[in-house]
Parts: sequence; C-alpha cells; structure tokens
Amino acid sequence: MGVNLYKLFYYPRNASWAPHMLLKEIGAEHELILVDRKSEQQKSSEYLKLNPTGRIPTLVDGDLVIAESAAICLHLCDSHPLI
Ligand SMILES: N[C@@H](CCC(=O)N[C@@H](CS)C(=O)NCC(=O)O)C(=O)O
Repeated sequence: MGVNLYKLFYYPRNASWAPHMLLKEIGAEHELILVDRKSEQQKSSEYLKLNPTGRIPTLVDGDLVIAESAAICLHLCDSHPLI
C-alpha cells in the first residue's frame, strides 16, 4: 500500500490554515499548491474544475477531492486517528 501524498490548494493566512496546521501536526506527507488570490486564480477554469465553489482550500487525496476547511479537517482526523 502506497503512502498518501495529499495535495492542499492553499493561500497563506486564509481558510486553508487549519487544514495546513493539521497536516503538519499529523506528520502527513503533503504538497502545497498556491492558489494566488491576488490574481483570482481561485476563479480560473482549471481550479473551478477541481472546486466549483471557487474557494480556497481544496484537498486532493487520491481520487477524492474535498472542499470546505472543516470537511478537510474531519477527513484528515478520520484518516489519522490518534487513539
Ligand atoms: N467555508 C469555506 C470558506 C472558504 C473561503 O471563503 N475561502 C476564501 C479564502 S479565506 C476564498 O477562497 N475566497 C476567495 C473568493 O471567495 O473568491 C471554508 O471554510 O473552506
């Protein structure tokens, strides 16, 4: 079984902050992909295909794509139980 490499689409000091901290706390391998809000990249057709809400963050976990920071945090906690 391979190791999950999460992809977190983020922008600094935004709603992606909690999922980012959680990924660090869990020690999960992850790739950070900057979505540049200054140039409205969250509204680009490429990003909208991933997350039709046009909001940051988005987490990609294999075939699973999750929007909403709370949903991402719940998914990470469910996938990495501490007890
Ligand atoms: N409830 C959403 C809020 C996401 C959200 O509003 N993200 C902001 C950044 S903090 C955003 O992408 N704003 C850009 C926009 O709305 O165009 C979550 O927690 O993920």
